[in-house]
Amino acid sequence: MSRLAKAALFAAPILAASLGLPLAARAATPKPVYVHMNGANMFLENPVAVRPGQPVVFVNEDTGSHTIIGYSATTGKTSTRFDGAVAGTKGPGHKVHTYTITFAHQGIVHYYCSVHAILAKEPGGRTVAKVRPGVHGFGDPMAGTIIVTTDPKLLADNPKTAAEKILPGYFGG
Ligand SMILES: [Cu+2]
Repeated sequence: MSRLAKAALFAAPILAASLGLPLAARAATPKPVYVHMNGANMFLENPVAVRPGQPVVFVNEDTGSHTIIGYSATTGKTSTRFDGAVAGTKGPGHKVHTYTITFAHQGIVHYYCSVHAILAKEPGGRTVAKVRPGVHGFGDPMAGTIIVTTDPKLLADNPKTAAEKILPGYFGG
């Protein structure tokens, strides 16, 4: 399991460790981290880590439309600020639509696509994303996690594809 996947599962220690740290010196406009929608009704890079203020750019390389909506696992409420939508593309060489967001504070952010997933409350009270009934083909719900952190190990653990805006092999229906 990657560091990021572990961090996403065990959020509490990271948050605790981040308390009381001085603000890291800010680099001038850090390069974005890209998350791609690639034809499989999923977010290809998941989870990803970003610094506070570093843009996360969602790139839709799919022919279909998607939404990207933040939600609280604790309350189940969706975010009014983290609330994106991206139209599909006709394929390679055509315009791709993107949605960009930044986060000011360290923590764990959950999001989902309301076209291809639903939010459901688990017996313990935690809200999770689940596959929307009737959406065909794929086992995992279309949802993801962003870790906002200054931990250099987590920041270095992003998938390689998260550094590229367009992934040539990933246009699809
Ligand atoms: Cu979707």
